[in-house]
Amino acid sequence: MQFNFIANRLLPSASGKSIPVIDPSDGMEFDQIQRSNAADIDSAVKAARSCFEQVWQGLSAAERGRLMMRLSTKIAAHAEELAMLELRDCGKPVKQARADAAALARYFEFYAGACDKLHGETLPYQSGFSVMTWREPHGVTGHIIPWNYPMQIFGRSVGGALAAGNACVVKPAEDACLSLLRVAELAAEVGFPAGALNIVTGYGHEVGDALARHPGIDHISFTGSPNIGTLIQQVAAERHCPVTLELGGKSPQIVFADADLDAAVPAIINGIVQNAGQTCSAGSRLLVDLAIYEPLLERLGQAFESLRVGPASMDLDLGPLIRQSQQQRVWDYLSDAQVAGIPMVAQGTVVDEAPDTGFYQAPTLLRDVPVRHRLAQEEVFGPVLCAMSFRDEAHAVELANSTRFGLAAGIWTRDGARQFRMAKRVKSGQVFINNYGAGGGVELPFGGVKSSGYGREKGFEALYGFTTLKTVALRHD
Ligand code: TXE
Repeated sequence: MQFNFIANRLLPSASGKSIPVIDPSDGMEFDQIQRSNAADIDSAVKAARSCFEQVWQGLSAAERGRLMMRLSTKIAAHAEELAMLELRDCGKPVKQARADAAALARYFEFYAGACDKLHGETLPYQSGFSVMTWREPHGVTGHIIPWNYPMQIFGRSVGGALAAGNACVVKPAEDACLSLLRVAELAAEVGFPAGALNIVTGYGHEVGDALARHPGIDHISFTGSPNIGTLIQQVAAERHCPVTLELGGKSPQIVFADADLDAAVPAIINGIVQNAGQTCSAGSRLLVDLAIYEPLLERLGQAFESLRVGPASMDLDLGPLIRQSQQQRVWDYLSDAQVAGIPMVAQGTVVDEAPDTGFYQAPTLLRDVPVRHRLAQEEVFGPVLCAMSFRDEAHAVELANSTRFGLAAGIWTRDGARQFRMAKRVKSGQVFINNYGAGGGVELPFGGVKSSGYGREKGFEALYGFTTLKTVALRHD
């Protein structure tokens, strides 16, 4: 049984209820988390507030940085344990789980070093005045984390918020709490003061909603679905609480005839296969120059057929999806494709060792997907790649910008001028030229435009969102 982590103590929920923890690789329950409610959120917010006012804001930025560095080192020392927790909890293949644990350590390393680099400015003004800006933490920040990359999203969101001097209340997804509960314990072990980092588990409509509505929360960072993002924004607007939203995408991989296909093909596959397609920035639309449409699809089709799906511990190309409802969601999209007569080019294989009770989905390549079909417009959040062709550069831009999302885009061409033209015209928070994802570097600001959300996490930029700017004007003459 897992407990909430509030003020450096493991606590049962006020409701006395729990939620089963399911292993997506076999669909079996193997642990339980607390099913918390508004009372638990209230305790966590009070603990965070008291820590912020009595301890946390009194620490120098350098002291905060040293604590965060100690946590980074501790996470690195426990990386294998954290990776194995997430392997079981989220169905992540070994390599992915290890990469996520390493990324978490790296986030805390990066933000540890950033703590004492954040500063305001002095501004030229009328004589007789000295004017400066101070960057101050919001106070208590709320973090609603999804299940697809718990450690990475915690690192980029909570890491930035702590570095900026906030105390945090975290609500992980009900499907993926174990690694984060453990990280909170590690934080206490390295000396984080009680209340600086609190974790409350439970369902979104109960405990997530209570977090978003709590008047003691000064900023909300939410990563999840557009519908819940809208809700959070509405709730936050009632008390003018600032929010950062990251709401997924339908990101295009745009391949021109002059592209280096030896580089593009593995990146296109990884862009949709990584984490079984449950990635906000998955390259789920493939836009291909008509001149190379057929040969590229043939090449990708062969590659898709060799992809293997199985239990996370087998460390194959893909593990299971997070839960049965997510599997059903992907099935619904694929059966819609069938009804619409959208041709399937190829599919990978679910291995025989995969238990029937697990939530597996073979990676699937579809072609000629009509631009207005929901497969070309909506986030499937599974390993389904939708290919379509374009006639020329203008058509490629039109297709790239044809959804309500704008999170990431991959552009594959050797033509330097076209690289810049495309990067300017594609509406997206991130553009990757002749690569996809840039290896996920923690230094790179990340976020969306349009319905993919707003605000930036990752990189130094995140610190601006987790602080508020105070202008101080002193008249001395
Ligand atoms: O998301 P939810 P779900 C997309 C993806 C996926 C779909 C549904 O397309 O298929 O969303 O996934 C909490 N108040 N993404 O249903 O519900 C919830 O407990 C406050 C994209 O899992 O948005 C969890 O912690 N919080 C995405 C978090 O919100 C609430 C990552 C995300 O869950 C809440 C995940 C409420 N009323 C899904 N209801 C990305 N951008 O990477 C739920 N939550």
